[in-house]
Amino acid sequence: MSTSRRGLALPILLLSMISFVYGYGESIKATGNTVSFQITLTWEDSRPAGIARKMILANDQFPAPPLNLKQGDDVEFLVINELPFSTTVHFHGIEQYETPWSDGTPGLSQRPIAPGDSFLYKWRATNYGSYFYHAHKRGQQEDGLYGAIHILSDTTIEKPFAMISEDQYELKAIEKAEAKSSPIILSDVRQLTSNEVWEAEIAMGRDALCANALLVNGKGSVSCLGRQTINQFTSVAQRGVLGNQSLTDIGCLPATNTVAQGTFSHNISAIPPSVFAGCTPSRGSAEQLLANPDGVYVSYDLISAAIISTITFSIDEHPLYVYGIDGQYIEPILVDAITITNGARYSVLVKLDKPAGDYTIRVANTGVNQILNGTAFLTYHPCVTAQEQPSVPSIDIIGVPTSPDYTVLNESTIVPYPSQEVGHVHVAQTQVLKIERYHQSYIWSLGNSSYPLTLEEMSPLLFNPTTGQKDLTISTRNGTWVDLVFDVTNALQPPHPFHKHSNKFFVIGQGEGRWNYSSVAEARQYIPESFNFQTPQIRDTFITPPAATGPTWLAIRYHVVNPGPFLLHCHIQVHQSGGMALALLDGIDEWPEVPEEYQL
Ligand SMILES: *[C@@H]1O[C@H](CO)[C@@H](O)[C@H](O)[C@H]1NC(C)=O
Ligand SMILES: *[C@@H]1O[C@H](CO)[C@@H](O)[C@H](O)[C@H]1NC(C)=O
Ligand SMILES: *[C@@H]1O[C@H](CO)[C@@H](O)[C@H](O)[C@H]1NC(C)=O
Ligand SMILES: *[C@@H]1O[C@H](CO)[C@@H](O)[C@H](O)[C@H]1NC(C)=O
Ligand SMILES: *[C@@H]1O[C@H](CO)[C@@H](O)[C@H](O)[C@H]1NC(C)=O
Ligand SMILES: *[C@@H]1O[C@H](CO)[C@@H](O)[C@H](O)[C@H]1NC(C)=O
Ligand SMILES: *[C@@H]1O[C@H](CO)[C@@H](O)[C@H](O)[C@H]1NC(C)=O
Ligand SMILES: [Cu+2]
Repeated sequence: MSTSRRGLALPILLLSMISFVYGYGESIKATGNTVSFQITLTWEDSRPAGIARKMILANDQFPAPPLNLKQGDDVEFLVINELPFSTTVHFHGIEQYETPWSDGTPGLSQRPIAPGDSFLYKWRATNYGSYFYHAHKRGQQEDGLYGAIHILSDTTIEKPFAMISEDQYELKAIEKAEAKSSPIILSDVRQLTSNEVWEAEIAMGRDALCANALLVNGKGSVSCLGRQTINQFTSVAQRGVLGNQSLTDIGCLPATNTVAQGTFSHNISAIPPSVFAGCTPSRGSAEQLLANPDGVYVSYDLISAAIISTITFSIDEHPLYVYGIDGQYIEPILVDAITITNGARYSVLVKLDKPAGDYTIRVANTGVNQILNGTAFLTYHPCVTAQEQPSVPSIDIIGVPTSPDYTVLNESTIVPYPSQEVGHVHVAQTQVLKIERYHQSYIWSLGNSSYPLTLEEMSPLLFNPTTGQKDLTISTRNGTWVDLVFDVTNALQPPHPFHKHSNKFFVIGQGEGRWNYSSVAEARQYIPESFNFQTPQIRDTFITPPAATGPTWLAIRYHVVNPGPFLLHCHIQVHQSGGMALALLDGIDEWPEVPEEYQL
């Protein structure tokens, strides 16, 4: 089915290769509909996972309220800042076609919104699918400012559902489910606020690489697993890092571990409780998703707003049809669990074909940094007497399948729908970006330098591009193709989930070992098996391969179509705060005039 469809599309694709631009603004007509949305931000005493701490609430809610749109809608998103500190809001994955002033990046597209001020973001929903909005000032995302965005696809967009079923009744049920898709926001939370974490990093000279609880739609608990369980589930990879140490009582690699932290100067006595160790159990509520008993299928947008954890997700006894990633449709794949890195979104269909009852939703951190798990429930037919038996798990508390019959989504098998060939474009420039620690265990490089947090307070580059520092910016010309190669220079780095603001990119290659080529074209001659130009994934967030035993690299390719300054950064919060970021000054030859209302 898919092969013949692609076969038909191929000649057209080749003909239009030079001028074809992947789905940015123009191709979808405006609906003429303007959606106004308003959030008022306050800093409140809260109890996420039962932890008493301050959180950012949006209209008194955590997570922030969802924004539902139709492709082509215009959005007017008003942020009223009643916080005691300045902030911005970024729309993750939204390309901001011709509206770079609404991207929400301090130091690039706007000045931070001061306490008592407001800011009106205006943009068009040019793409369809699952996105989210979140704070983009310092580490504030981890203080709770994140909310889902769902954009219903235009009628001209071809859907991949015929690859799941050819039955008309089932197809109708699937499309109905998709139209009502609801968000499942997966995240993590700490006892400390983001500012306390940043101050602790400076005082202790350590990368704060653990959290205190996983949350599903903002709900969860802190469970202290106990020494025996922690030791039992300590993985081979963790043992390799630990040597003769053990994970702490919060399941974390200890602060004294020089394999995980490097041999930089540090001060162990400056480490606050709960950051690496010191487990305090607390109970919050558990998310309970009620499925409509009349629905044959339900659709969820799994959104990782986690700041540090890599979350594997599964629902007991319910396989997941993954049909969209980072908004983009894919050829559907049936799996039992999905590993979701920071900032990524996976849209899934779940068939409701089991007896009435509660089915446990399991989330587990699968990073080497920590053992951390959480629980929620999928409940259907709630009026009928619930089943007595506990549901059967397909993953354990570290996200490993409980039997070989269960599968975790394999990223290498993903094919976008429709896919696009990008092997023959003319690449105007290739940037190789070194990723390593930069003189401190919590400071990181991207390229030749490290992007300091203080740049957030500087005059935004959109208004004055010439002030951009050489090693912290990459300038591109509009209409050109650009290759970025992330060069993870040494072993024992976690996968870095890179997020590019504005339009999506193609994931064209990855591999182990040091990148040692002047271009992708050259590398292709030596290691063709490391590339996929035929069906590359189309993403806005993608990880570098884990550097367990040595260096690794990731190559992405994108078309510069939307002039403006856009950030490229790791979406692990402590890495971003630690400088793993760069400004792409895209289409600098064609920057638009900034409208009067956005002038400084
Ligand atoms: C184990 O730890 C001790 C100190 O706690 C240290 O002296 C020793 O070198 C370590 N052994 C290995 C194999 O790392
Ligand atoms: C280490 O941290 C402790 C506790 O914050 C502090 O009293 C001490 O001065 C610090 N030591 C150094 C060398 O900075
Ligand atoms: C983590 O898993 C353990 C073992 O299944 C369970 O007892 C505990 O409740 C889970 N923790 C959370 C926060 O759900
Ligand atoms: C993932 O899929 C690729 C391509 O089909 C395959 O080579 C690889 O072995 C798979 N990985 C796992 C862990 O199954
Ligand atoms: C890093 O330095 C090299 C050598 O000077 C230069 O070619 C490259 O453009 C720089 N990279 C960035 C991102 O500034
Ligand atoms: C930027 O380039 C794209 C692709 O070539 C083109 O469609 C767009 O009109 C250009 N934008 C400007 C402002 O020139
Ligand atoms: C770089 O790659 C070439 C070609 O594969 C190889 O001959 C050479 O040894 C490599 N150099 C280094 C420093 O790895
Ligand atoms: Cu990172």
